[in-house]
Amino acid sequence: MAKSATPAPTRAAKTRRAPAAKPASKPVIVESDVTSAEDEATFALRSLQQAHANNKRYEANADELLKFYEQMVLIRRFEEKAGQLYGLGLIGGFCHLYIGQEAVAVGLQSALNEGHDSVITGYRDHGHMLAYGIDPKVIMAELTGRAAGISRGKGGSMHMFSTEHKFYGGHGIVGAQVPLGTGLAFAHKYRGDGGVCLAYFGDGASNQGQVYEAFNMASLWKLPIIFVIENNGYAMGTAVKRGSAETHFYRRGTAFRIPGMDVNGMDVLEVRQAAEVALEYVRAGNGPVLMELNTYRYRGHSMSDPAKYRSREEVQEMRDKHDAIELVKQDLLKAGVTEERIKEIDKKTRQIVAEAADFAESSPEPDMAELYTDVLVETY
Ligand SMILES: Cc1ncc(C[n+]2csc(CCOP(=O)(O)OP(=O)(O)O)c2C)c(N)n1
Repeated sequence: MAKSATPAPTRAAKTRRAPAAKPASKPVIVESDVTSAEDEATFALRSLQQAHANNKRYEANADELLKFYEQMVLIRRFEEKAGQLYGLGLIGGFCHLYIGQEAVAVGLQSALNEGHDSVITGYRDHGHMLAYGIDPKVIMAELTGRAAGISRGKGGSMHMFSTEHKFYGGHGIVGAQVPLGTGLAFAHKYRGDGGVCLAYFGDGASNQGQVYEAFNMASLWKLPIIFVIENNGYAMGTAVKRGSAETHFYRRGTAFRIPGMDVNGMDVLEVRQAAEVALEYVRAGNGPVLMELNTYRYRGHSMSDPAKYRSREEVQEMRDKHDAIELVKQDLLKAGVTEERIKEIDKKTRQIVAEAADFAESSPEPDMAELYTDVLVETY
């Protein structure tokens, strides 16, 4: 056997005493480092988390709970169908499914003013559109590249857009939506329309430089924006701990005086309650909030990822013990909603998704002439 290159420590070395610790020198405090008590009191960095910890779950009535359930089931069934159509070769290009994360988009966007507050996200975008009331048919038709798709069949899964719904994409460049969202928030403030922007991004994206440039400007100008980090545990195949020095993402705004909130993204009622706290703060003109939504994606990063970097048991445990839809179902039953009513919703949802898929398969592809429209050429 080859000898170890490192010699074994000698007896003398083993018994050698550690040098006596030097007396600690007095820390030199520069005047500007000192935070005054007044500053500390007015700085709301921790106050929102405190408000959230004091009252975690939204008190939804049965109708609201049903709506949450309906939307979350719609997203799940829609995504499952998209996965099937992809497998059949009917969807081309990239396709990132949102299965497992439904409570995030539904809980947050249910607190927004649909069509007034703006929403922007990355490429895992179908769920956010459904949560904003956009017709499943036009989303599915975009996935299959048909003219009736929301981006006329020319954007596909990652590039969907609807100014009418104030949904601003759908972005394939990781993190790019963060400065763009900051721009949307600037527009809300500039126009004085009272709107707020919700900018979603992932745990991986949150290590991008442009994110912090955006944080700085948003805080400096007190822009009405909520930065939402969807921490689903992985950036492609990289687990959070392997890629991030600070894994408490809600603390990432501290250097820019942006208050953070640490939220269970698998509980739609907790998400909704946290949204209430954040929105009240932002709408009052205090500037941005950073929310970390702890969630999990059940499928691979995209349809082409077999997800070999994690065990089946890990995924199964999340599905069995933390599934957001199951949790809402329990809440519904506790609220006195019957199993039959829940089954009716499930049936109706399957029908909506089947109709969307039929539409997406049978409607025509864009005309060849469309290749030259909506394309940036010449000068603008
Ligand atoms: C600027 C840039 N770098 C790299 C990529 C490749 N890429 C696509 S998704 C991804 C991981 C992002 O993970 P995360 O932000 O955690 O979001 P998630 O996919 O988990 O929703 C990477 C590196 C890209 N699209 N853009």
